[in-house]
Amino acid sequence: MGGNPPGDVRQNSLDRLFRTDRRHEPTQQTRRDQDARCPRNRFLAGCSGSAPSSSGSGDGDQATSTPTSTPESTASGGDEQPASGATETAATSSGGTPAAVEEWLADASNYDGVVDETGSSSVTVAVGTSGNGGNFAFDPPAVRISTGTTVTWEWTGKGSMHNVAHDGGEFESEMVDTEGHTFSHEFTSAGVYKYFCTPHKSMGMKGAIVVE
Ligand SMILES: [Cu+2]
Repeated sequence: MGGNPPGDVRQNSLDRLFRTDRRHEPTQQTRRDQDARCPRNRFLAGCSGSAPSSSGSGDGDQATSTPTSTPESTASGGDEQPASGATETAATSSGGTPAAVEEWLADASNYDGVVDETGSSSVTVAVGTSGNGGNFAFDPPAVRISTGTTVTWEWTGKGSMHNVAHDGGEFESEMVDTEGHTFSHEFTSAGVYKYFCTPHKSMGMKGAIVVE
């Protein structure tokens, strides 16, 4: 360090050259210029609120921004597995217990078969009941319902923080320890939906909804 300042200076200017060469992005100045002509470039970030409504139609702008959010949800991964696999399992075993449920709940200490609630308009599952070495269980852990039924999970307030997270990411509740807190999800298509409590999954705090 400090040996040859001239070399450092030359290096710096080289870096600057490379930097401007590499990215052909607009500098802050040009970006500000684009802001000034917002009406033409309203889809650019920073051009949102104050755009005059003189020339373009607002609907067109919205349409261009909406598709960008779609790839994010697809990228979460794991969505494909449960969707296809789940539907198959439910179909093969009409009436019986799907093998996927038995497997999923093998380490849930309070699992004792699937509770049949088909035909019920509303179904409630308790979150944080006795099981799995504490208050780390869903009750009942496995329920069979009809398509279109809304399941409501209700927290007991015991066993610290819990949540309800679908194994494929289709639904996920908040993480709370509040007694009486509820989370609901409507099941609109048949299949086996495996879910768990994120902090206590490894202890066996898991559940399944079989939708017919
Ligand atoms: Cu939990």
